[in-house]
Amino acid sequence: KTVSVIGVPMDLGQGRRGVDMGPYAIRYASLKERIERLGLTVNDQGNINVPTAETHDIDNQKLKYLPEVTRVSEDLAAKVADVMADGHFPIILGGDHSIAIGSIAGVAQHVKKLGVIWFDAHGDMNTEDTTPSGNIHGMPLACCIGIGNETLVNIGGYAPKLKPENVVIVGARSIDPEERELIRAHNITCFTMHEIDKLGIAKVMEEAIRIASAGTDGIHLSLDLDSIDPDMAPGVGTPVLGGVTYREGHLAMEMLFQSDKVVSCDLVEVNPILDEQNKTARTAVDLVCSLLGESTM
Ligand code: DIR
Ligand code: MN
Ligand code: MN
Ligand code: MN
Repeated sequence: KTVSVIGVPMDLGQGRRGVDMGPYAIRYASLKERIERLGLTVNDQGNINVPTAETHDIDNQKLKYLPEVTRVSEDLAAKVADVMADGHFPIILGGDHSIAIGSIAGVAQHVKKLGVIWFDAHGDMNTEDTTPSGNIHGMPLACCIGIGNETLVNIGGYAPKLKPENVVIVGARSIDPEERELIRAHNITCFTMHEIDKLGIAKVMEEAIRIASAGTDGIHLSLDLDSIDPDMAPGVGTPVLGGVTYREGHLAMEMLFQSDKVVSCDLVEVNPILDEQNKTARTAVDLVCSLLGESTM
């Protein structure tokens, strides 16, 4: 199997500087070497070009940097579709979570019936009508199921990318009130920290994999590092206490590997400026290695 790494130094989807350095931080944490040790081939495709925030104005306070995010999303979708056509497993390095609009647009071009596991402290189900911040990184899951801004919904030239019945959010603990209504209205399964505490991560992942697999041909994992507790992932723009532990994260990734359903993944929101000695990037690399089959014995 060949893994294609695609960096997206995107910081326009949220308000804190530094997350554009995420791809470099994750590479610096020995991503390539660690994956090669699993016997896989790693093809680093470099980075998608992202405009610098300081050289662009915000025209729409409800959809900040919409034209720039749109352009990057289209480029990323095309690149992801390319590597999928070559039969590679894409790992997309963020950058903020707005990049999932483009990555999923690329993946779903090849895997038409796609399930998604959205590992996140947040729901990312806002639209321009519900957003409290105007930050597009709070909207990518909504875009993928076909709600919200027309341009973002139609990245890659088609919509929707996902059916809500094949979408599962895991690790949520910070959902905006109107976002909650959208998650409910679209019947998206959401395993919050409450369910993880009550049922255990094994049961939650068993259900998540079942739901994301039902009638689909593959699963995309969108891994927001803020899903993980800030003790092992402090370098994120919006840390929330009470997250998924390092060990729960590993078991979740190992179960995803064992399911043999995962076709692609995003690693997003790593911000080395806010980090402690690149801890969050190292956690991201550890987790993605488990996702790709690393195990003790
Ligand atoms: C908040 C924060 N729900 C928003 N979102 C995210 O701005 O829409 N933080 N995704 O990481
Ligand atoms: Mn920048
Ligand atoms: Mn997110
Ligand atoms: Mn998040």
